[in-house]
Amino acid sequence: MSLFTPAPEHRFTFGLWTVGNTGRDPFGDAVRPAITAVHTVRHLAKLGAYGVNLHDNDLIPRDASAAERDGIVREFKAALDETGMKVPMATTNLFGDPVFRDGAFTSNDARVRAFALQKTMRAMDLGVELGATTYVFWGGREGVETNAAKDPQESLKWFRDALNFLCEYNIAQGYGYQFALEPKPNEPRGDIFLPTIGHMLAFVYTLDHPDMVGLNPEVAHDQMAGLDFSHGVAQALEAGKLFHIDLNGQKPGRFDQDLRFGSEDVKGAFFLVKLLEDSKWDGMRHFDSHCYRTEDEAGVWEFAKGSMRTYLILKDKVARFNADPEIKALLAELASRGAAPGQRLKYTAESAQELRDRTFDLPAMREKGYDYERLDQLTVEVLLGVR
Ligand code: GLT
Ligand code: MN
Ligand code: MN
Repeated sequence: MSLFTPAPEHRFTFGLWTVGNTGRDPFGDAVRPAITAVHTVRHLAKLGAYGVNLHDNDLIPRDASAAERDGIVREFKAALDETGMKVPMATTNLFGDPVFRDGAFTSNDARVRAFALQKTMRAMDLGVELGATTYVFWGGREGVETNAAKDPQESLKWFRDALNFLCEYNIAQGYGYQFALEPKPNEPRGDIFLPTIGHMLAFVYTLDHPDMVGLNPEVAHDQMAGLDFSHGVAQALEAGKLFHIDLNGQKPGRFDQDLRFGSEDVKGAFFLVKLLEDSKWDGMRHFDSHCYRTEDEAGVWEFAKGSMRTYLILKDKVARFNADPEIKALLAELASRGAAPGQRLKYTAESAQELRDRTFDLPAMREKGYDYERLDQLTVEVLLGVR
């Protein structure tokens, strides 16, 4: 088996809504028939995925009766059992129904806010039935087009109330979910509340149960905001708050393209994989993306295969980067400048006194460059396959 053949141990997951994307966009109709959940599970299993994730309405139509719901769940679970596929993450569609046109947890209509809680509790019940342990909150419609509409402070309080309520529900039901909040700067709303990883992270610590809540950052969402995604992910990781991740591709300054992982900004994708692999992060490598609208179903499976394959190729590049003697020597030299590797400055009365008295060789410190041109060229050469 090739180094780049996906297998369940790689923990690749896809949303039902990703491979199920029919190509509908604001300017055109669907171009592909919807792929059923059962067919998705079977086909992704063949391709080596670990599991699928879903919104309540990816599986259960909005107006299904209780009996229809149970039938659909039974059939879906049978496909999971037959293939060994898992459902590690579940979420709620709080954006498709016109009732959510002004948001869900932050709608100006208190009835909508209450309905959003009801819908989420029911979707949490469904997720648990399918074995999900992570619950994602993407507040796609939690925002405004005009600031005349909402008091942003009040909106944050509504958002917080909703999450506090649902954390209590999680505890009361003994569900054991970890909640993962997904920031996005805009689209479908003109501006969405809690637009970046940093905003979201700060918000988490204002909740009643901050330990239960972390993040689900998405490549495209940070790139839309012009940010370096791996820096945001590193901050979440370092805080112990990377609960889930949405991998995809995006050109900066565009609408939310949700392109195949690694199809744009290969270097950014490389440093993201490096971060996840070097830190031995054991979460799901989830793809929140879809294939080009030009494609038919064959293209959908090419897209799915390509997403996993690119991740594994980049993982191999990370190993090459880490083992490259020239790169290692450059990094070792940087790490040894003026301190033992990993040594940190920590305040004590003695260390402060020593620092006050220390003489620095400033001319030498000013003179020496950092060799980043060479380091980056070597990185590019690793990526281009000549090292
Ligand atoms: C939607 C959105 C994504 C979110 C999904 C979870 S749904 O496709 O574009 O970024 O992660 O609600
Ligand atoms: Mn996403
Ligand atoms: Mn997206």
